[in-house]
Amino acid sequence: MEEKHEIYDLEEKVEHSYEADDIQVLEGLEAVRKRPGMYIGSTSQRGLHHLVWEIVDNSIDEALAGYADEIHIRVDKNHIVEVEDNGRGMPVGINSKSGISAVETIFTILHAGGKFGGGAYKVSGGLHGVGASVVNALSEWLSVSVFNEGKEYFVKFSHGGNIEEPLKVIGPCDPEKHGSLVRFKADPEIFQETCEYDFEVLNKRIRQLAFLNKGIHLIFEFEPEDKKVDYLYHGGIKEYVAYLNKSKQPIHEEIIYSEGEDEEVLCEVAMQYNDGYVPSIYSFCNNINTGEGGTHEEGFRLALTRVINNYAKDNNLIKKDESLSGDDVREGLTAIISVKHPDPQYEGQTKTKLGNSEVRKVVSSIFGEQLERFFLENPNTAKIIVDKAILAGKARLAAKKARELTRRKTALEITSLPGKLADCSSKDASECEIYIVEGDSAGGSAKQGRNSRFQAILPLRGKILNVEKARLHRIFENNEIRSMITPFGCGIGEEMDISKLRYHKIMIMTDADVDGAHIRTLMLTFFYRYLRPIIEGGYVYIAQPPLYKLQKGNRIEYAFKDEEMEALKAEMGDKISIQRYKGLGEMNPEQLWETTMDPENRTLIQVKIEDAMEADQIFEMLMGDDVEPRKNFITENAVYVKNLDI
Ligand code: TSJ
Repeated sequence: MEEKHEIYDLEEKVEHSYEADDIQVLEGLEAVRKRPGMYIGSTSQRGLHHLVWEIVDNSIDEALAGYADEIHIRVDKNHIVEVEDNGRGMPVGINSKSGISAVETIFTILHAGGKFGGGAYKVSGGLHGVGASVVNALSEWLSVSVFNEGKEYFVKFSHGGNIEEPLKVIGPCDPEKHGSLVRFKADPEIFQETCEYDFEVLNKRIRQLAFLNKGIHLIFEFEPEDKKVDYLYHGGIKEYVAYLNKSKQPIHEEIIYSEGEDEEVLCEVAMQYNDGYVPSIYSFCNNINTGEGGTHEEGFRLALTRVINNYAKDNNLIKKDESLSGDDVREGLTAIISVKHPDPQYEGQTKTKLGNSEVRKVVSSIFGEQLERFFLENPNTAKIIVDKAILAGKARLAAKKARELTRRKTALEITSLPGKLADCSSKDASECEIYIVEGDSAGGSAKQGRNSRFQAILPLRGKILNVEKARLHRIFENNEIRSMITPFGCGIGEEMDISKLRYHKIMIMTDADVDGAHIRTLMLTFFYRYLRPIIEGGYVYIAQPPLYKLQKGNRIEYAFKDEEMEALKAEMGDKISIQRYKGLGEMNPEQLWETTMDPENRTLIQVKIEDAMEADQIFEMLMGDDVEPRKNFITENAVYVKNLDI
């Protein structure tokens, strides 16, 4: 303060000397006009509103310094904005070195705005605070009136900061009146999108500023819509919490409030629990919402958890070895944490995370001590709060258990085997086989025909999936597919343990038609994606049911390929009957055993990793959005499908 008095001697009026300084000034403001986005974020309506906040913040500073308690904000029909406070009035003295008045400096020197802020906690020059000169630079015109010691001073700038009317006394005023008044009209050349202000946007922030700065009377007039509102909250953030809990059901009457100052940091916390479950905790530094939290919020959380746990233990509400988690103590909590810091450091993606490390313990100790005292003085409320946290803890534990149960189910760790599995009696995995059979009827034949000592049958009902529509991730959601995992016994994905595999032969047995090929592709894809070690280990096979049955008298032969059938037909001569199997279901249990399942007779195709890889690609193609390649695949591979020739 003393320093400023030295520079701005109000009595010593020096002649204005623009010229050299002038050029510099205009170059500075010209930079703002060239790249407005750099200074106010954008030239959209959001940027336009920014101008208002740049000015209002200065009046808030004056109020926080203790010299003003009333701020008028007015938007008129011609989009002219007017901000007036009842503070000391901007300094009008001439700087002896530059020869320019302080008020002119504020509006013409880039970044000078913040330096002229009043109190210890300047909200201007904070996160976005670029100063009044930026507003001047982006205005068609801007005027300033200062009321002090019975005089009204006036200065006007136009078109990006050119002095139109130099600072002068334009008349007397009420000797009791003091303060600053700024009027400006945003430049439509800059704000090409719109120069119209939005009542709701301005109103919301003005109300928030009133909540965050107790005792400041904010009067907002919005002439385009004939609206006038005014806000004055003596309780500040206490009333903010009440407002936020308005449509909720608080579980205790009094709003807990704490306030203090340490290491030049002003700290305020207000909180109240409601009967809901989600926390609504908002933090601010210098009136800026720190959406990403930061050290003030950390300090608050630490103290809240510590104090509630200590109180609960001291009063035997929980056991000594139990503790309530941070989540437990925040359930249904509405809280505002507001700090004012002389030199805030913002971090994070959106620069809305307070970084100053000393703030953590300042908030934690100020709030912690006062919350502790509140609990001692209000044991009934303390009990209500601790009980809620205990309940939250119990619910969380129950939810966790339920989640684990369902998670285990979806992670396919269920221990009970699916009902339709006909398991084998042997427990020696190296000799055990599992047949995954398409369709219930084929499943029935396989169950009857098998050797139940080492052969297990798992029928898959119908089409496993509507393959035309299913996407890869949906394989996992499919019950039929999932029902394979439990019998396998080895888990899935990252949790897979191949040594626990219960069958060393996994047989895919599907019909020799397009559907069968689809299902096979699907299963191989699933194995490839989620159970790759069973393929790499050579445990997966394709069962080869015959395509034809040739009979002449008592002689029965099976053919697995067309060529085989032709050869047999030639060899067996006339009067033979040839049956073409359309599906596994057409075979009786004995035939299925003989041709496809009997280790002595059957032909197996071991699936190699490349096969599965190919299946994966085929699958992607079949499931993809491109209709053309799918069509082509089906026509081109008609033979492949028919012959089961993988
Ligand atoms: F920044 C601004 F120009 F945009 C602006 C500043 C706009 C408005 C509407 C108000 C203000 C403002 C500035 N209100 N009050 C003040 N106070 C001072 O600039 C001030 C006055 C006296 C002293 C002193 O030490 O005597 C110091 C300051 C910073």
